[in-house]
Amino acid sequence: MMKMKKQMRKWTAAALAMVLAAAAAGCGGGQAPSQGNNSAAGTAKIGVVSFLSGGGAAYGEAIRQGLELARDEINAKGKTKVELVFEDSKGEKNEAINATNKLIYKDNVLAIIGPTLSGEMFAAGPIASQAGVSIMGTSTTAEGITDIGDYIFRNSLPESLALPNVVKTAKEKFGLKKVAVMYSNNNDFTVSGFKTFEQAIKDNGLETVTVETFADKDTDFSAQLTKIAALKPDAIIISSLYQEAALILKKAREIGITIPVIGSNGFNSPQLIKLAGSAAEGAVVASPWYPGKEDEKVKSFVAAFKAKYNKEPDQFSAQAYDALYIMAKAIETAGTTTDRKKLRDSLATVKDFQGVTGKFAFDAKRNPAMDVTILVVKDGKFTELK
Ligand code: 1QQ
Repeated sequence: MMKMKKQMRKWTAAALAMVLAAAAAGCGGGQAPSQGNNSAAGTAKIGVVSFLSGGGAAYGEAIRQGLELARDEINAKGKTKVELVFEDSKGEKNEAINATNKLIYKDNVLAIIGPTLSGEMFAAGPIASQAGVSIMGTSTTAEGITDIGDYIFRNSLPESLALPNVVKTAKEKFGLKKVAVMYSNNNDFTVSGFKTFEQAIKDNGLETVTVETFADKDTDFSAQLTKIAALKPDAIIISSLYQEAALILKKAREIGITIPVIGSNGFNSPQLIKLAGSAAEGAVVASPWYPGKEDEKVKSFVAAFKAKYNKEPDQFSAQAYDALYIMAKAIETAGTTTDRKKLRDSLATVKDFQGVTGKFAFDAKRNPAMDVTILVVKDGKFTELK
């Protein structure tokens, strides 16, 4: 209760600041200025809302690294110059809202990249949309993200494309008939993923022996897993972020569950492997990214990333890297670093973009059309499931 009150007070203050900022910019009625600010002549200022601290910070850190590498390359060689302004949302809806308001009304950014979680986008997206500021998720995969408004974009592979694919492939590969399902029930992304998995399970003629729920930040999964073990399914399908997923995997292997585990987009961080150790072996996921791809663009990205950060890029870095190039391309086509509407319209027409995650285009609803690869954790790394 106390927390809610405090958050509401903070939010009211943010709303007030927003109105004042809009008034100061000469646009009454709480309207956002339609112009972003040049940070330096000809430089586009792009805000970034990312999960940079807390339990899912490995997602946001990976995104930050991908963006910074792209920024440096774009600024070194391109006609377009970009400046990034980072805000940490801590994976919290309220923080994502505050960060988005700050970037729009204080920093006057041209557009925003982020936030990291679908739940944060459901909270912050409407603010950007109403202000006429494009906001582009690089990792938001839940159903309904771009329905928030015309200014909402994403280059992250929606779960509605990824999950049916991974379920079908796993069914064929492992001869699945019966599955158990687990998901976190207090997170927009994991709830959406559960529904998508449920449909895919049905469509593939699989039987669900049980659906077990938990909440983000839970640490004890023994009750659910003991029940699942007794029901003897052929696989466990999990919709969660990496922290909970790692603990589930560890516990499952500890109590002797050896069947395949199929995960949602939350599994795509190497942090899952770091936390779960050998218990992550055999986990199966769908991703648009695979660092071992025989592709010149992928190879030079992996090399540049390794040179800068001394490690391989993950899916989250790769999608963020592509996102900034997509943004830069749209800025160049629009011929402006300040006109938010022009930028939005230019972004919406991005087609035939070749990124490190493959061939990319926005569809009519500003969702990406892209290819999926099915990966499995083998010897501590994501490798193609063959
Ligand atoms: C979402 C996700 C998460 C795994 C991003 C980190 O896919 O929230 O949509």
